[in-house]
Amino acid sequence: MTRMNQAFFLLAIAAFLLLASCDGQTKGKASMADTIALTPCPSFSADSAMLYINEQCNFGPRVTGSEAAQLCGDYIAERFRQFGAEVEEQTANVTIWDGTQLPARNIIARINPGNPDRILLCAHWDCRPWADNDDDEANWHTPILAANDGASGVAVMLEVCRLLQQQPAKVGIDLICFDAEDLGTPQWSEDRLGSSDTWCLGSHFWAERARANGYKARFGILLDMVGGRGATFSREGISMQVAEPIVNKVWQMAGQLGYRQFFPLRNGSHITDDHVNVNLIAGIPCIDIIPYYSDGPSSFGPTWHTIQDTPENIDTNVLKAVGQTMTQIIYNE
Ligand code: AHN
Ligand code: ZN
Repeated sequence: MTRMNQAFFLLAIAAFLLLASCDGQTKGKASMADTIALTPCPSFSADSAMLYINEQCNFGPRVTGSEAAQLCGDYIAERFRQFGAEVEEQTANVTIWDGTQLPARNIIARINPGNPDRILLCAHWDCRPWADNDDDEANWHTPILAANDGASGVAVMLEVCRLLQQQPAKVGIDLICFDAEDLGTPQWSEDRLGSSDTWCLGSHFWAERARANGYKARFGILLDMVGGRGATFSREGISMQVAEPIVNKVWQMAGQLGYRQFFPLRNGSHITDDHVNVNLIAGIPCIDIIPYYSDGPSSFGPTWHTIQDTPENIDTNVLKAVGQTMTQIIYNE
């Protein structure tokens, strides 16, 4: 190509791109390319969220039914009340893979409870009793501190609650802390493949009561392990099947807020998690924000179900990306 032809060629491409983008705007079709108008909203403090992670972890591992769980559950409920929410607790005995029965406790915080137009945020607050994915076999029966796999989601919800007290949103919000999520059959158990699935027991009894009571919310968002260093969040498979418009809205919002690096436009695998019960039993379309690590020993990250799941391995930048995205989603409703 001559210099002249080259210049003309580049000009033609530029003109085409310009026309293509104008076309998208003038038609105003709802597509991923459109920008969402942002309602002014408060700044999510990742430092407060980090404080709430530390406060939970200071109780030690909050294994379902333990004394640490009793104390930490009281702490979580008290913080929600302090931030102006109405708190309800639900208890049930759950049976785990080896037949052990444990008393489980879901903690539900309602903001603007009189508003019939509601959205739901949820996370589990219990800690896995066994670090069964640890490199060192000596730790396989040690409970984890669960800074990420437990405390992080609750911390984001607490900070969102604090912000909503300072500056009310239009929509009503339910913040649900599920107990007994992380009691699935340990990897070291011999009946690992034979026994039934005992993950997500707290969300199971919450969802059955929600269905029985006719509980309604427009949609739900599950926050699972939302603070790990190096985390990126792929579009989880079940979320895509049952609530794709919500996935698109959240990923679009994250991109607009400058957090695309944490929320890449990439599909992840299908994960058994609390959102399945919210979807299939309570009938509320619910997505799961859960990390996907493409390299390393676990797709959930290097600290997953290890004794390394501690506050030192939390990255406040990840908390900020998730928390600010959630905040903007809420104020935009
Ligand atoms: C499974 O490993 C099948 N699901 C992950 C659910 C989970 C455990 N989330 C946190 N801990
Ligand atoms: Zn876990």
